[in-house]
Amino acid sequence: MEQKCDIGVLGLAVMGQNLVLNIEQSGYRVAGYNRTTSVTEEFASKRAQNKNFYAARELSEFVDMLKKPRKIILMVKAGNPVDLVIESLLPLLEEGDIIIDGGNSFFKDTDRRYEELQKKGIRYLGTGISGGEYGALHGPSIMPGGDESAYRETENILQDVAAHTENGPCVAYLGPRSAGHYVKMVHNGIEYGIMEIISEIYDILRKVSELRPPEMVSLFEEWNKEHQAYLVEITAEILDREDPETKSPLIDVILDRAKQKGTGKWSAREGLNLGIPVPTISAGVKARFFSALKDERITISKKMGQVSEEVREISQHELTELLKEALFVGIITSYAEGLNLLQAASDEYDYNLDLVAVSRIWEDGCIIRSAHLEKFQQAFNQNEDLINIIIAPQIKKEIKENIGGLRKLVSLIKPAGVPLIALSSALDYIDSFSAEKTPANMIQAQRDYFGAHTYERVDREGTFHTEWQDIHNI
Ligand code: NBP
Repeated sequence: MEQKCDIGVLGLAVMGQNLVLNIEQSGYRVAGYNRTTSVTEEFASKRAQNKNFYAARELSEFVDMLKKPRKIILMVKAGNPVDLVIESLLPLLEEGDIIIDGGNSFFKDTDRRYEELQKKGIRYLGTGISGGEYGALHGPSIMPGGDESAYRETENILQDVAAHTENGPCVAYLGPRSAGHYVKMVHNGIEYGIMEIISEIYDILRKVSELRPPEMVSLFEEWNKEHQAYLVEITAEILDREDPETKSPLIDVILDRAKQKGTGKWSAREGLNLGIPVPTISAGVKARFFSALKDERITISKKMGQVSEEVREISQHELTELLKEALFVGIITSYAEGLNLLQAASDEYDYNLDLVAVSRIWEDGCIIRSAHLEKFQQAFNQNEDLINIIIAPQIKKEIKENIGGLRKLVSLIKPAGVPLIALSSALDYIDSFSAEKTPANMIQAQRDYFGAHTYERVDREGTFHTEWQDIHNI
């Protein structure tokens, strides 16, 4: 081979193939390797034919094709395959070479791999890539973290490949070790929250308004003028799609059993670990758990019957207005929870995250892109100590304008027996943070009563205990 390749992609499934084509399209020579050679052969002879793509059949051949220091993007299944691939690459690499893990690796695995590779002189970048198949091909949002010198040496390629907005390419160095994969995990958590909020609104439209999917399309299109959100946009398209076999709306023939790969659950778990409430994100995860228990739901629904009451009469026009406002608060709350979790994680793990940069690189290319991201950048730019975006002046104003709609919607719909796990969680999020007084004084009293755990007082410093019962006389 006369000229070596600028970069190599290891793993040529959906994401790897599209990323190869995107990198090549950006003017780079790309090498590719896949464990199953037939996949490589097919890709090389079809989609990558006549491109600056060089297919390797052996791992050593792949490594040998690359300019030094070598830059290798792993696009293999997250988990053990990443460890196996690194193990087989290590004897072939030299000090200073760069491995970029572009999959959805769990951030603690990234920390471990970063440390192990650092000892061997290999530079590691744990890099979240969002945007699915389309994003990988046309410009994803890229969230790298880890070895900063490795980032600087790959920055040009990543910038050329990423989505672009007026504010620049949707990629930025986010911080040390697992910062990139952590941000990607939270991105996916926010995605879970927004998806569930939208799904519950769809559920109300079909069960309470009794609209058919095509009748909902214009509503989501109209609402999306404000959000410019990818997830709302695709919802309108989904509702409009007909099943070619049955000629009924495709959404009506899709089984209500949602799958998940783990990133939402990790985000919810991280909320618990760090003591940061993420109820809307957690609701997104819980709703998928309920959905997965389809057999149980069928049995219980048959035994319980319809546990609902008449919904108060409301015009479709009035309900539409409430749904619009509820959608707004639900979406903003999902972002607020995720960004708040990132703030806490930045302190806990010393990531030193710049939330202006995070909001900027989510502006395009990724699944949670929307017009709101620009407002978040302004909010963090105006006040770098902002404790939560819900109190940034512009966002606070918008929440106040819309929260009444969410509140009315929840109280109106609850009698119908329609689960509103995420919508009611979003409302609780705003209400709990806006409550100067919570009933936790009762919790403290109970804890002190049964366990002598002590409590603090409102009128003076210190810890106190009350002898609630005279145990000697019991
Ligand atoms: P998959 O996650 O489906 O993984 C398939 C790839 O992993 C194939 O190339 C497969 O090779 C390879 N692989 C496996 Br499985 N075990 C291996 C091993 N032991 N050694 C070497 N290679 C191995 O692919 P994907 O959907 O393209 O996603 C790639 C990464 O990007 C994942 O981490 C995913 O979570 C993440 N991601 C995916 C999306 C999406 O929309 N799909 C979006 C964002 C991020 P084989 O052909 O030999 O089996």
